[in-house]
Amino acid sequence: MPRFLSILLALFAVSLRADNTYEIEEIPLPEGMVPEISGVAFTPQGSLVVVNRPGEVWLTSDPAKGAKGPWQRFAFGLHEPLGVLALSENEIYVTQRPELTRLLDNDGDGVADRYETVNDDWHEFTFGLRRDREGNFLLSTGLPDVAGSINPLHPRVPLSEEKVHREAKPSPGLYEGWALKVSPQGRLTPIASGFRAASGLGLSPEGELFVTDQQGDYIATSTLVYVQPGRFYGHPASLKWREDYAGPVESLETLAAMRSPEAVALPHGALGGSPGEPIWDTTGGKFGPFEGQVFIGDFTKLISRVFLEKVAGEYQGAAFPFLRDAVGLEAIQANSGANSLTIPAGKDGLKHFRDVPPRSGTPLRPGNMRWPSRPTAASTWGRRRAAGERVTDSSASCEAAGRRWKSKRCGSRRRDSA
Ligand SMILES: [Ca+2]
Repeated sequence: MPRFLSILLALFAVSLRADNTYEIEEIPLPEGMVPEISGVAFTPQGSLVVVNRPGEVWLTSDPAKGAKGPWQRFAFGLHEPLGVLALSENEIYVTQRPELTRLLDNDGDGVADRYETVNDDWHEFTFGLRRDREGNFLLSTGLPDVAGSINPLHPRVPLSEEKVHREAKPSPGLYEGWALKVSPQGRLTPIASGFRAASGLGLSPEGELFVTDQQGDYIATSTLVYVQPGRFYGHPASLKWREDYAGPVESLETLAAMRSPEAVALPHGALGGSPGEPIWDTTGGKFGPFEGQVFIGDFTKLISRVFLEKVAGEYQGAAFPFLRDAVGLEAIQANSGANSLTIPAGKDGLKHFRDVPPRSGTPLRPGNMRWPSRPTAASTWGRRRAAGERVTDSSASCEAAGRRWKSKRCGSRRRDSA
């Protein structure tokens, strides 16, 4: 279930008031862009790159000008691109549903004239996109939401019939529910399994891979996972693509023994219900006293903040709400119906989220996947930045926040008046 900080920011742009601590800037999107933003990135030169679910890539060299800026549609015709990595204004990589694609603008007119397949060994929602220090691409795949059946139209890779079990979210195609690595030459290497829908993927400043996974079957609450090669993180459907696979796991006790714990659990409702990519604060204090901490956008109009520490090679930590718009567990539970995952979206109601053909009369757009973005909420996207006033850190380690930001009373959030 893809949920993205970019979408979240789009929601924030119209749903939160600016205060004296953090300012909200609304950045109107250009006319002609379908505003279903599914990923954002910046080039090293500072251009903003936006991908949307209908399959377009847009670029502007001056995002502060909003819709009046020099937007250019860089590419189109992609299949639900969810991850984007921009190496320059001429070379952009996207994870779309069937493949990792390199988009090149060779003649410099601002429009990609070459689409290259880097790897297409899977076919499912694909999240990311990051590169490690060796230049490998890092991405993750979700499990299809097919309620126990297989849609033969979806898999591009051959189905292994003996590996398809009746599961709420199966892994019928190769490496669905995995974190993956693709070399610059296009060779796919599986990293770790057990993900339900690892729709957020990020790298720590030290280059360590983290993903967020989504609450649902086998994943009791959403998680932030420190991904280590060969490990298994909870959802059994993906196990069938391990080399040592010997059939379905016999018991929950066996499954629990196989499972590596997450770094941080994000309590369902209290801290969202569908996290996106983890982003480390490396601003050196420009965004407040949170240097080194992790920010995670959530589909329930929440940005949470995670304090991590590494002990004996493993990460642990604590999560705090950073910015929210009053959507909690009660709202999520009250609006979850049978056979559908229902997501609070907007102040005035709900939209159903189902991977089935649209019913007549539904306000959702046709297609095999729909997100509950409302046009009014998605016509802009926003960014938040620290304004002039200081913020004190109320996380577990007040000491770590540094002297300048140190609160007299750890455990409560307040603004210094200085
Ligand atoms: Ca061109």
